[in-house]
Amino acid sequence: HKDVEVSQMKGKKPLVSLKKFIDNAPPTRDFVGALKAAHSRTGLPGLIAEVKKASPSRGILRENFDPVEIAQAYEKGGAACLSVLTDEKYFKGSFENLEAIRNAGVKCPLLCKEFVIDAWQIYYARIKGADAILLIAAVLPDLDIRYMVKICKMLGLAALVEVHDEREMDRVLGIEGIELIGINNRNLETFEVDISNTKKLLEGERGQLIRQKDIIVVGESGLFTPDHVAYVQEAGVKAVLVGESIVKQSDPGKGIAG
Ligand code: IGP
Repeated sequence: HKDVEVSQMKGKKPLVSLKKFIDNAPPTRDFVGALKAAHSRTGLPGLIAEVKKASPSRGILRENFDPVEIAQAYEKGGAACLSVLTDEKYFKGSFENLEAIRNAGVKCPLLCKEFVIDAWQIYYARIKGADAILLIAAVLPDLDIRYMVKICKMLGLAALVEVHDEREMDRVLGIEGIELIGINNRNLETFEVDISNTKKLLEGERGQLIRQKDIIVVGESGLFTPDHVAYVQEAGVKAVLVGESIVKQSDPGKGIAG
C-alpha cells in the first residue's frame, strides 16, 4: 500500500482552515451507540451496510450506482450504521458520495471507508459528514494509530481499527482507548476470504482481553448468508460489516432481511 496517495489533498485547503470549518460543523452521531443499541434490540450483530460501487477483486458490483438511493434503502431495511467507500482509485468511491448521503437526511451514523495515511484525511472526512473513520493496522505504524485515535476522539468521531491477523490484533490490543476493532476476513494482499479468520482472532486470551476491555468487534467481509452471520456472532462479534451481498440486490434494503 505504499502507492496509496492522498489524492484529496492535492490543491486543497491546509489543515488550519479545515480546523476552523469543523468548529462550526454540526455534531457527529454516535456510531458505537447505534451498533450497541441494534445488538441489544435484536439480539443479532448490529449491521454496518456498505455503499460500494466496485472493488479490486470483484470489479463493478452494481450498474446504475446511486449512492443516496442505496443508503436510503439500507436505512429503511434496518441497518444500524452505513459504511461509505470514499477511495476512488480501487473502489470508485468519493467524498462527494459521503457528503450527498449525509445531506440527503440519512440518519444512520456514517463510516468513512478510506485508506487513511495522513491526519488531514480525518479532518476532511469530518467535514464531509463522517461519524466514524476506518484505520487499517496493516498500513499504519502503532504511533500513527495512537495519534489518529486521539484525533478522532477530539473530533467526535469513532475509530474502527481494522486487523487481519494475530500480529495486528496484538498490536492494536496494546493501544489504549480503542472501542471498536474490525476483523477483516479478506486478506488485502491476496483478496482471499475466509470467515474463520474472525473466529481464530477471537479465541483464547485475545477474546478474554477484548471482553475485559469492553471492545466491540466487527466481523468484516465475506458474509453472504444468515449462517455466516450466526457463525461470526458465535465467535464473539457484536457487529458485522456487509457490502457485496447486499449492494448487488435489486432492492438493497430487502437484501438485508435475507
Ligand atoms: C465489506 P464484503 O465482502 O461484504 O463486500 O466486504 C467490507 O468488509 C470490505 O469492503 C472492506 C474493505 C476494507 C474495503 C473491509 N475492509 C478496507 C476497503 C478497505
